[in-house]
Amino acid sequence: MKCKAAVAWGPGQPLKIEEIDVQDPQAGEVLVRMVATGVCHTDAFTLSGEDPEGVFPAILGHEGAGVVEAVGEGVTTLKAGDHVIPLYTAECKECKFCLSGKTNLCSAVRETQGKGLMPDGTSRFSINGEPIFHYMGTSTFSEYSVVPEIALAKIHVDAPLEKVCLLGCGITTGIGAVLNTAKVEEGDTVAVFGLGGIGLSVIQGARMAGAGRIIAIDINESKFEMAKQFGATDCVNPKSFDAPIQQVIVDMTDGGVDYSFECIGNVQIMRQALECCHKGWGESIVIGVAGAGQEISTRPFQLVTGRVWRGSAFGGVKGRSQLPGYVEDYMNGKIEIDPFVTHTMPLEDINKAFDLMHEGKSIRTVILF
Ligand code: NAD
Ligand code: AHE
Ligand code: ZN
Repeated sequence: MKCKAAVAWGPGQPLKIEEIDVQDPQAGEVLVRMVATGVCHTDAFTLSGEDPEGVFPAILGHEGAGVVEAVGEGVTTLKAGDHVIPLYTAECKECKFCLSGKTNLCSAVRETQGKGLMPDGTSRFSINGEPIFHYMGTSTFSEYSVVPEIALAKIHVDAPLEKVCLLGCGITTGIGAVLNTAKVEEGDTVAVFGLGGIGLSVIQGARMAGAGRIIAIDINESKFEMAKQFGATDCVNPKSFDAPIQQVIVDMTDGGVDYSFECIGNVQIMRQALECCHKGWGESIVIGVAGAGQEISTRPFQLVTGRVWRGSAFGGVKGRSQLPGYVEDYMNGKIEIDPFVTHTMPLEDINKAFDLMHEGKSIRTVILF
């Protein structure tokens, strides 16, 4: 079939709307009609050329929601008409990772996914016979995408897809990092670096966990109002202080926070986030994604004296087992999504969504197909 998609032809170039060919879903694959997709900073990161796994030309996008149009041979858990969220972290329920009980990182399709290909090593997208790469196994910047069955969460049919698409990455990542990775408890003190879709979702998760003090940190003070709405008790602009921000936070919190979260993708700030943690027990969770060749560093003494550095991917959430519950938590009012949608626009305008993100004017733009 033919459809419209936003194609990333090369690093640093604007996306171009193209008519593409989409091949039928093969064995174990599903054709999804996309209804809505968010634009996450990771899409911009890959488009910038900084992603070691970035391949071009590709169809980016990984925060979508849609409807099953057709299924390939052997697909048993989904049928046409089902409502789904594509998962960049699949869940096969059979691999060593899925069976470990220790992680949400499934290995079943990850290798080919990282190369921009379907599990059989080929692409379902092309233009004039030339293949276009998939992205994160999801490629949601297309009217139709082909996704492995094990990389689709079947969700409640009444959930508004133009909202719950944000559970495909940003909101789930932030809330999950607090509840699953850090396991924040009532009364804990939390610092959140970066107040985009991820950082604000961390704040939402921290409030759900009953955190006592939630310190929100950003150099763009226009983010502070929403941070407070989600539960931040203090908002701090590092530029307003002469002292390093980790020292400022240590001084504000009688020795440091119980948990900090880096939601920017800046390795210097990852260090600050670790070093603002309390001696003996403070834990810092890296969520931000940093470019090729970048490394984190700190004095080992920071770890010797009890601080812990962890990372979190998709909030530690197992997509097929747990994401439908997140959708229901939105429907029953336990999770807020609506305020995150600061802009909506058609696919034709998708480059504006990237501009708004880079200008710090949006939290999430949702593309409506
Ligand atoms: P965003 O662009 O919406 O937000 C980033 C925020 O960081 C902005 O508010 C910006 O003003 C702030 N910021 C930038 N530089 C800063 C600095 N020096 N000090 C303080 N604040 C600063 O991005 P997002 O969509 O929220 O994504 C955040 C990060 O999380 C990105 O690196 C993204 O790739 C990553 N991410 C990771 C996962 C995961 O599973 N680990 C999932 C989604 C996104
Ligand atoms: N491809 C990059 C890493 C990108 C990355 O870390 N991705 C996050 C999700 S970001 C979503 O917005 C993630 O889940 N990683 C785990 C995984 O399996 O990809 C690189 O450095 O190569
Ligand atoms: Zn994302």
